[in-house]
Formats: sequence, C-alpha cells, structure tokens
Amino acid sequence: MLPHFPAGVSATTEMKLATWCWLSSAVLAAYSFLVAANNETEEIKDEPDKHACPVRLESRGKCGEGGECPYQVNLPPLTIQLPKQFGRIEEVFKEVQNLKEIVNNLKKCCQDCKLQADDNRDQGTNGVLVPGTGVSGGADENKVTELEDEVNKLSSDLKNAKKDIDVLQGHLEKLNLVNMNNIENYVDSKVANLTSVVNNLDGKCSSKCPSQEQIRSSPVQQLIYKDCSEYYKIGKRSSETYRVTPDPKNSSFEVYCDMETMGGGWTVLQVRLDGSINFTKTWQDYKVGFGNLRREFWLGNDKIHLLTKSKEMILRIDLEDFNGVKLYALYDHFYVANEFLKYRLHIGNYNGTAGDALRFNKHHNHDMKFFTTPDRDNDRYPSGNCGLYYSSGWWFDACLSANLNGKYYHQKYKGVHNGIFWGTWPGMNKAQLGHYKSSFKEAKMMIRPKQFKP
Ligand SMILES: *[C@@H]1O[C@H](CO)[C@@H](O)[C@H](O)[C@H]1NC(C)=O
Ligand SMILES: *[C@@H]1O[C@H](CO)[C@@H](O)[C@H](O)[C@H]1NC(C)=O
Ligand SMILES: *[C@@H]1O[C@H](CO)[C@@H](O)[C@H](O)[C@H]1NC(C)=O
Ligand SMILES: *[C@@H]1O[C@H](CO)[C@@H](O)[C@H](O)[C@H]1NC(C)=O
Ligand SMILES: *[C@@H]1O[C@H](CO)[C@@H](O)[C@H](O)[C@H]1NC(C)=O
Ligand SMILES: [Ca+2]
Repeated sequence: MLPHFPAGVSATTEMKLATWCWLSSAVLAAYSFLVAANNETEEIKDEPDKHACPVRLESRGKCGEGGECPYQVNLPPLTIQLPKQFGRIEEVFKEVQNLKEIVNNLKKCCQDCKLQADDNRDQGTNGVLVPGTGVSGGADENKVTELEDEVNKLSSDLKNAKKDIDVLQGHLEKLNLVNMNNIENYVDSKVANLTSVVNNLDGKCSSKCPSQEQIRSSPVQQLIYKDCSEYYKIGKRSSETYRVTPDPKNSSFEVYCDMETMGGGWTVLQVRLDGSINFTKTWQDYKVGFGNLRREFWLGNDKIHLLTKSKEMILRIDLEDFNGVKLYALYDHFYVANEFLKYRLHIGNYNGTAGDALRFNKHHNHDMKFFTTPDRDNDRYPSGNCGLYYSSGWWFDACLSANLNGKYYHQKYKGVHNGIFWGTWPGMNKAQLGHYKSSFKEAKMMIRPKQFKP
C-alpha cells in the first residue's frame, strides 16, 4: 500500500551518515587548505572562462557492450569566501609558535648559564685558574653572582612567557570553537548555493553549448531539485510523482507535483478524496507520512519541515463539498518548524474564496500552534487531547476552526464534529441546524515558493 515510506526510512539514515562524513571532510579540507596558504588573500578565486560551457560531460574511452559509458563531470570552479575571524586564528597561532620558540631559547640559555655558574663555583673553590677565562678566585665570586642574577632574571622571564602562552592558548581554543561552527554553517550554505548554481548552469548548457548532443545523451541532467517548482522550471508539465531534495544535506524523497492548478509547480502535502486512508494516526505516522502519493496521503511532518525551510513557501488549500462547490484558501507564507519545536505552524496573510478558517478568531486560531496527534497532546485545551477527540493529527488550538485531517464521511453526519472541517465554509451553520454536520468530498494542501512565477 505504501511502498515509498519504509524504503525511505533506511535510505534516510544512510544518506545522513554519508552526507555527514562528506561534510566533515569538506570542512576539514577547507581548514587545512587555509592553514597551508595562510598568507594568501582570504578569498580563493579562480574565474572560469565566461564563454566556456561551465558544466561538461565527456565520454572517456569506448563504451562497453551494454555497459555504461564512464563519464567525467567538470564542475565550475569553487569560490569560497571565508569568515574574517579565520585570519585571527592564524595570527594567534603564529604568536603562540613564536613565544614557544622564545621560551625554548630562554630555557636553553638558562641551562647554559647554570652549568657555567656551577663550573665556575667548583673551579673557584679549587683555586684553579680556568683556562681561557684568565680570571681567578676573587673575580670569580663576582662572575658567579652576576650569572646567578642573570639566571634569576631569565627564569622570571620564562615564567611570564609561560603565562602569556597560557592566555594565548585560551584565546586560540575559544576562537577555534566559535569559528569551526561558523565555518561549518558557512560551507553548508556555500554548498547549497553551489548546487543551485550548477542547476542553473545546467539549464543554460542544454540550450547554448556546442556539445549539446553530448549533454542530451548524457545520463546526468541535473543534480538536485528542491521542490516541484524546479521541475516545472525545466519543463515538466505532467502532474506526477517526482523526487525532491529540499535540503542537500538531508535525504531526498518522492512527492506528488500538481503542475496544473493556478500555474502549476505545487508540491502536494495532503490529499483527501475517497476515505481509503485512515487519518487517525500516531505522532510517528504523521512524522514520516502515510498513505499513497497518487491517492490519499499525508506527506509527513519532517518532509514538510524540510520543504518549508528550504524556501519561503505559500500554502494553497483546495476544498470541494458534496454539492460540487469548489473553493480555495491561499496563505502567502507557510512554515512548519522541526520536531523539536513540535512542528509548530506559521501562516501568513489569507487570500481566497473559502474563508480564513485557520485564523478564525482570537479563540480559534491555528497559527503558531503545535502539532497534536491522538497520542501526543500539544494543544491548548487543558482538560483533554483535541487530536484524540477529533480523530486527527493537526495544529489544534482549543480545539479547532479547521481540521483537514478529520474522518472522511461520505455524506452529512451526526455526533462528534470529527469530520474534515473548514469553519468558514458557506452554509456551515445551516447544515448544523438539523444537528447534521457537513462533510467534504475532497481536500488538498499544497505549497509553492513565494518567488515562483509560472
Ligand atoms: C607569503 O608572504 C610573503 C610576504 O608577503 C611572500 O614573500 C611569500 O612569497 C608568501 N608565501 C607564499 C607561500 O605565498
Ligand atoms: C549564491 O552565489 C551567488 C554568486 O556568488 C550570489 O550572487 C548569490 O546571492 C548567492 N545566493 C545565496 C542564496 O547565497
Ligand atoms: C482508524 O484508525 C483508528 C486508530 O487505529 C481506529 O480506532 C479506527 O477504528 C480506524 N477507523 C476506521 C474507519 O477504520
Ligand atoms: C534531516 O531532517 C530531519 C527532519 O527535519 C532531521 O531530524 C534530521 O536531523 C536532518 N538530518 C540532517 C543530517 O540534517
Ligand atoms: C488577493 O485577492 C485579491 C482579490 O481577488 C487580489 O486582488 C490580490 O492580488 C490577491 N493577492 C494575492 C497576494 O494573491
Ligand atoms: Ca490538551
């Protein structure tokens, strides 16, 4: 029934590990490169020839019979701008090295002095002339105290130097900690940027480059697509399932793309259309998603989080009742926080025809509410679990003015108001007169980048 999800889970873990290893080594590589080239400018640049095709796929050698051709991918040169503080690490590091050298010299000097002083004292008591010095007995006494003074001075210098080193070492450690975090984030964002640059260049290549045939026949077209709008941009026009990677560091997964509604490019988060899937599910189910992407499903809160994190998204909700009335609601911002923040909902301004049921009034407002499921009560209703009562996982307040994950009723129903619900639907009150609650034939939630222009 749901072939996508169990397969996706183990793939996710492997992916995470692999990505992490790769990332760590990238950061390390960036770091060691800097250490090696510390007196270069901070920016490492290598401008490509503006007219050359930036992405090139070359066949190397002959193709084996039936086997795959080995291809070589030339990516555009990398430009990494490192944070200013990085220079500071180097400075401090050098200072510490210098101080260490000074201390070593002082130490050696000190030992020499001591040895010499001891020598002198021994020889002094024996009353023997030291060859080469040409000084005897009484004069030696002066020489010894002189040397002792020097030794004392040197050892106090040594102590001071040691203190300085400790202080500097402390600085260095602090800088290291701060900077390694910064640098990691920094490299992350650069990698993300680079990926999108490569994607764009790929689009250009296929239309302008001389080696067009080669590229067209190549097995690699584009590295990643973050959401359905990016498939739309490269000319995909059929509503289908596609694989997306909203976060290059994280896993990729299948989504259903609506390429028709209002210009297309929509990544679908939820569909209700026949009641074939039971939406009374656990926290874990809502976390990873359930159902069938081509029929009814909940994409999964983790995936929704990643999608809404990667770009600023708008939300569109489409509803149809059993009288064939079709209305929609549009929110000009939509974000779902991560699991640690209980998938808190953030919605922007409303526009549309179905009414703003997500932000109905002061006491019924789903904006900024946590996700609640029958087994996880994060709602604002103190004496019970709204998710349990209304058979749904949703961003419950105390409790609801909208609930698109309620039970699927094939007609009007009586009893607990636990069906698919949109509180601003026209005639909602009339239906309730006979103690009947109206239900919906279809519901759909989908998102698209705010910047997208069909
Ligand atoms: C480091 O800088 C010095 C002085 O600016 C320069 O003479 C030297 O060639 C540089 N070393 C490297 C490896 O670039
Ligand atoms: C990505 O890099 C390009 C070129 O350096 C820059 O113009 C663009 O603003 C960057 N985008 C992001 C999201 O950092
Ligand atoms: C849906 O699942 C819930 C929880 O497992 C169960 O209590 C309920 O009976 C199911 N509903 C239907 C219509 O199968
Ligand atoms: C991938 O995304 C999930 C869901 O937000 C998150 O729990 C996980 O930590 C992410 N993994 C990485 C490597 O960022
Ligand atoms: C909202 O709806 C109004 C009225 O139909 C329309 O003029 C406006 O452009 C819409 N705004 C957005 C952001 O879609
Ligand atoms: Ca509660």
